[in-house]
Amino acid sequence: MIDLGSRASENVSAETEPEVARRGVFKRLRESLSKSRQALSEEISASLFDRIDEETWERLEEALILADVGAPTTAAVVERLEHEVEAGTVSADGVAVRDRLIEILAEVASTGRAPIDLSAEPAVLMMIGVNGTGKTTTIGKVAWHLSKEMGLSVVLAAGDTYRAAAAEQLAEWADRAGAELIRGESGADPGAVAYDAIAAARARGADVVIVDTAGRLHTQGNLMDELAKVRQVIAKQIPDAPHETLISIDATTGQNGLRQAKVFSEAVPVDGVVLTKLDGTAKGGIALAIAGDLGIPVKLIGVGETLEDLRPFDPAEYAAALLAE
Ligand SMILES: Nc1nc2c(ncn2[C@@H]2O[C@H](COP(=O)(O)OP(=O)(O)OP(=O)(O)O)[C@@H](O)[C@H]2O)c(=O)[nH]1
Ligand SMILES: [Mg+2]
Repeated sequence: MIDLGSRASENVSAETEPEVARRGVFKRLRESLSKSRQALSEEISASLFDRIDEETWERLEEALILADVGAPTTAAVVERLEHEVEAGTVSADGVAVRDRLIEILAEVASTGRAPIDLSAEPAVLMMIGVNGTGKTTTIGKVAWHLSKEMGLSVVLAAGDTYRAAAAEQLAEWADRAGAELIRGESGADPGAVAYDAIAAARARGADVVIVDTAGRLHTQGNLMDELAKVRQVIAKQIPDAPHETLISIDATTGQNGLRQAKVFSEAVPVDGVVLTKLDGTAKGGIALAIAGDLGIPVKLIGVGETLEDLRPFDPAEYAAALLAE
């Protein structure tokens, strides 16, 4: 179950879920992160901390960097742990040090407001990001969850008017989710499509509008400017919309993904990251770099290609799954 936002809180919260279900979710998260975990656990086993010296901290640093945690965040984490062990606030025992490491990583990964804000009526979500990072797939998964599991009515806006097959791809997801699709002519202005979709949603009293956009490289200045224009057109319908702008980052791209998040968030306000393809990468540490270096909350993670392969990002669970033995 995905705790997507304020309306989602009416559902059973993670705390009240039966223990068995929670363990099941954790197991699946562990499996999704298995490549990252393998890469890390070879280096960071509890035995790494059996004898603590200069080399211990160097090896920990190397392991985190290799998992794409990023240099600044790695340095901060290792420094903090080393300091605590030296000061004696954490006992110099392998398991205790490892547990404390998991806690510190979880803390680094928790930044900002994690649930997606669905309080506006309609709530407008906009998905942006580089080509092929998983925007349309994520929209399909989110729409399905909102519609089939939360009972909300959803309108999808086919704002990718560049790629010929883009609207058809979104139409298939709309079908599965039971969402309505608003599309324009090929080559139409993406802002106009978003505008029409919000108008349709308002006319029908729909709960959520999700706007797809064409993939673009963060280095293409004119296309980055276009995103700001689409937002301006959306705001003509609802002044404080879009309420959530989410960027999809492909976890397999590692540090380049970090760069993408940075440049996109300089072009338009970004409320959160959807980290996709975590199932196929050893670079799962990138979630920590995004949260730690950029301060942008990771809100959702993609762990596969099907409807159900979307999870809320839970920092504590994530850190534990990353280092679980
Ligand atoms: N393994 C895995 N594959 C994913 C995930 N999310 C998306 N994909 C795959 O990544 C590919 C690209 O996904 P799209 O959703 O089309 O990406 P996009 O960002 O909309 O692409 P453009 O519209 O071309 O910019 C597809 O083959 C998806 O099935 C994920 O979490 N895990
Ligand atoms: Mg797409």
